[in-house]
Amino acid sequence: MTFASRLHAGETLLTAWSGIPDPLTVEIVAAQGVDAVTLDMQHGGHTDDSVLRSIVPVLRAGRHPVVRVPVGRFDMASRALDFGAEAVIAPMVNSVEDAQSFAAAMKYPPIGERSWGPTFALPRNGGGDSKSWLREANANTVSFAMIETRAALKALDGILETPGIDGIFVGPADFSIAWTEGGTVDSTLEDMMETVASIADRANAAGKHAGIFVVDAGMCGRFVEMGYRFLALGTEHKYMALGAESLLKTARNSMS
Ligand code: 3PY
Ligand code: MG
Repeated sequence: MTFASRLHAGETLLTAWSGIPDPLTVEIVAAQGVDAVTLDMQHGGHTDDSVLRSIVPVLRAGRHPVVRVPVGRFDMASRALDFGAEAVIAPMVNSVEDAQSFAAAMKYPPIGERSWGPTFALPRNGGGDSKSWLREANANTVSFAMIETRAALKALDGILETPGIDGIFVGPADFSIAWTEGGTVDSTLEDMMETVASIADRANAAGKHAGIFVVDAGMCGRFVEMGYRFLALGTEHKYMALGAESLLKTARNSMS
């Protein structure tokens, strides 16, 4: 099943979040029990080249490859799809115009203006015929517009109505900064949770997917209740720290 079809079926999908631009690290991350791996080019270290190479271990592990592009890099959204990403997350989509530019890069005509050339995506998905790829690509690729500012919240209805935008993805760190006018950064800020819930409501009412970056894994259930179905957990720093902590604790306990 594709990432898109699983989301459409109402599944809740967990993605790992990778910032280390190395296919060997991505191979290890993808081997864990996640549904997808997101390669982060915005704040993570991933580059064109590491995305091109890291999608291979993600596919080999049977996970869905997702890429977050840097701010405004809609050209990279098309490239990520050409490399084999099934979904792209675009940060700081703050207006309908941003959403339209993102959608244009993500979708082939008649919805958008994506240029033809799935040079890696097609062979990585078993080759096959270009005509059916073209026919199915718009439905099989998922575009997430990040909602993480007050401007984005204001433009939310227009963003959700933009053809070619399949969902929204909340960035709670940036959203908390906006919410408190620069006063703090706190992805779990209780004060904004009602609004965070209303964003998922509005997305779902518009027939669009809702995703969110989760800093406190214990809050996943709460976000699912709000209507979020794509939850991101990361990054490698956290995976390594938690793993090392648990390993050392076990070792020390065995000696005491
Ligand atoms: C945010 O929380 O602002 C994000 O962009 C998550 O990576
Ligand atoms: Mg952000």
